[in-house]
Amino acid sequence: PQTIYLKDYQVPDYLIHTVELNFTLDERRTQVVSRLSLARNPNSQSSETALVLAGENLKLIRIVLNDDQELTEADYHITPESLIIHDVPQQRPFTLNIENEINPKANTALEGLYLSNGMLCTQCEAEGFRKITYFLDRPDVMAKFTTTLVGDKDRYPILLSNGNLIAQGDDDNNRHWVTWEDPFSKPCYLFALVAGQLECLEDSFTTLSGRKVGLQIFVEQHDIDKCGHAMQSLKNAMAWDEQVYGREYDLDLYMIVAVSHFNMGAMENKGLNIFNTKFVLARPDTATDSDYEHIEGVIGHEYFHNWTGNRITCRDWFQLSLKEGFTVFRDQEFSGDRSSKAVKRIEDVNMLRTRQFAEDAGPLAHPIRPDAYIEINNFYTLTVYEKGAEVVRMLHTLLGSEGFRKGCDCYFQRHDGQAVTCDDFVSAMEAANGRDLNQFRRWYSQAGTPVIHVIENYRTDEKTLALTIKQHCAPTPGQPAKELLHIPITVGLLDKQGNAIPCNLQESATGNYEVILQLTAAEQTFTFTGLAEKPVASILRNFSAPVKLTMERSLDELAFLLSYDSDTFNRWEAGQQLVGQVITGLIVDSQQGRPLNLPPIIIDAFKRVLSQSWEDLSYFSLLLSLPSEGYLAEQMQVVDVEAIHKAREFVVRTLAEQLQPELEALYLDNHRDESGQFDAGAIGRRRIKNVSLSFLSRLGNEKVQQWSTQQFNTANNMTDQIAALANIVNYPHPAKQECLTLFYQKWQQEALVIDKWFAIQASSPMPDAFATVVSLTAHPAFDLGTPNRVRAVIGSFTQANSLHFHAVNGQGYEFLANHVIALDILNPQVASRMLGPLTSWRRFDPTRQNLMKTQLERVMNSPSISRDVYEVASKSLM
Ligand code: BAL
Ligand code: ZN
Repeated sequence: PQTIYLKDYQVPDYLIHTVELNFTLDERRTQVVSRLSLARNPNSQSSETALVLAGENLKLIRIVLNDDQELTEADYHITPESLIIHDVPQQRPFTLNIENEINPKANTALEGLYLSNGMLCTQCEAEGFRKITYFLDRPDVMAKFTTTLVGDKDRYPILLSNGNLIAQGDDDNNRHWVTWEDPFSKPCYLFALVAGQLECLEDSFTTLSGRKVGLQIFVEQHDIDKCGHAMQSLKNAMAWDEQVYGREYDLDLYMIVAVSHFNMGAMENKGLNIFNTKFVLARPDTATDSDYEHIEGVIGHEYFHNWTGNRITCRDWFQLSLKEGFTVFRDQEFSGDRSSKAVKRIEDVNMLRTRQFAEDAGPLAHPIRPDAYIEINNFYTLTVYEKGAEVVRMLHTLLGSEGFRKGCDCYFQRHDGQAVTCDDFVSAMEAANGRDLNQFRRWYSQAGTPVIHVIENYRTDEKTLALTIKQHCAPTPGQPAKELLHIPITVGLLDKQGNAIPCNLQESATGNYEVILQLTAAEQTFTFTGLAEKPVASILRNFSAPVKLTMERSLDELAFLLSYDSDTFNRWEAGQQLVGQVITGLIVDSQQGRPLNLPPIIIDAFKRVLSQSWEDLSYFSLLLSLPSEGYLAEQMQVVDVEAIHKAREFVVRTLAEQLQPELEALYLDNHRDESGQFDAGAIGRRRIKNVSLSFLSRLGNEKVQQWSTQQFNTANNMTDQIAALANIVNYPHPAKQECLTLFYQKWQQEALVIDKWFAIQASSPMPDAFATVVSLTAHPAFDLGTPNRVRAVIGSFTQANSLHFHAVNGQGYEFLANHVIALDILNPQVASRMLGPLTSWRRFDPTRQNLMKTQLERVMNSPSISRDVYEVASKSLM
């Protein structure tokens, strides 16, 4: 397979101004007629005159040039990936009418036009449009689309595409047709069509300037009672973008369609978002509080793309983070404003540090703007999205809210209607703020997680605290030497009583209680003055940069910050480090066969947290949560999944034993059923209740087992029911099989709930987990063709069950390779994602390394390997 390089970017040789599409819809034989108006691009840098259109899996019927010249086989050449027309007009615009056929039913890759539960739908980002018709399938070719859909009235009563409905009518043979016109130029990756038997929830939103926008959410009939939250989320997102960014919606209609078979979370097609059902459907008894939050976040994310992605799009796919990093930052801030900023920030950082940091330290590490790819679908990564969002957040931190908003306004004003680069975004920030961000730009081109080391030096005689900060970034594939980055480090100081004290830097005494240090050199010293006693420094507040911070900290100092830091992120972080340090020690004890002991400072710290009264109960529940096994693995040179699990479980169980009365009281205090209540208070009470139940479940006593059973049987909301079931499945419980059977029988018609049923069993730490997961893949409801189900079973086992996936007999690795090989034939994009856990083989002991490599090699040698899987497997073996 061929590698594509950013350095080879050239403007398109031809431009497409308008596209008229006509689809005659059929499950097996959809006819596509495309009329393109084209012209040679005056800026083309090439002397090549042939027109090369992308196209895959298409049956070409006819091509007509300028309405009168039907091309013969001598005029063009077809390859598996393109249509090359040798001779087209160079000096004047011309038209091409292309007719082709496609088979949506055979499309198991779910890119282009495909079938989901009888409904026809599309996914075109990144390069799916070429599976619909021949086209210049690249984001810098922007055209105006008019789309006519013709279909059977009974099978396809609803016919949707981008923009506004401009005409409709009846045809012969019980068929009808509609024509949609999108007034905005767009790249073809934003094209969408949907046809099927769908129900619609309707509402409206009046924009700041008084325009009424129709809002429609389309779902399969049995799901119409699960759309209310998505609709409310959409209205909240529309209002938020007006308030925070001054951006209004631009069409008269905004449509969302939920489909059961979807490779991604959702897709921001202009005016017609297509969503994975997982991020639309919610009813209190079917969806958890986290599901509700994710739905709000993803609905917001796709809506925000209308400006950051659609109105201004990417010049090429290397610039993906231009729209994704920025839009993730926007959805994070939206969600934080809607619920708890503290909790949202911690959740986001937790994910970044466990999963993106691992990616950035592994064989597939790449900058947020990659410079080469084989298959672009492999670059919809945590790095491009989440680290990309952190980079935008650093700009926000460096420029302040107002400066950042000025930069955004400049970006929107300069580039509306264009396909641009990450560099254009930074340039707008510079221009609006009169700042030089040249060094900062390196964040876009450099992979790897920088390590920041801080050394403190307090001088009693001078009453100063000097922080000497060093930055270092280890080599990553293709980048042996790293450049110095511009890193904002937010710092606060606390006195011995835990009060905030002014942070007066030697060179600028502002009297502020927080300061942003600008680290630009390999080593810099920042000196704070006027400090009569040694303060406790709170460093990297709100996680002001995506870095690893190392610093000598005593357990006492961490416990102090856990009690007093006014920065909600660093307060939580102190607790994580405190427990993390102790677990790290216990891991070594466990490896060396020493008895495990929990230092009293941990129990005291938890006691103190438990004895305080907390307004934000979700935050309180995070303070009680231990670092995950994944995060702990990230801290180790050689990952030892068994020792991690043993040490962490020892700490949880000991805390449960030592704090049993407090945890029981907490459970009982928050035990009320508040089904259907989604205010922060009710959500927080459910979180606290379920965190306590999870601690107590480790005790294995009958009382707690009964609490779980009772909660499982009586809960009217999915949050409580699934939390109870998780405890029943994760720890010995006499009613386990009975509860699993009951749950399945009750929810078998609700695919998203059954995904939870699969996921819980696949991620269980119980000894029979592997046998269970094997039997789950033989369950009648398991289906390799449904990405959500694959993620629920294979994804949960391999990503959320390290203990059993990494079993030293290698059966977990073989299981994954078998499924990747089978899945790759159907859906390369999802297969390549699933392969991820094997790529980190270098992090394990030699035995596991060999076992993992053997399976990767097996995958590499499979005869039908896709470009997607080849890229991931080959790069991870390099
Ligand atoms: N653009 C692909 C899906 C998303 O990030 O919104
Ligand atoms: Zn996105």
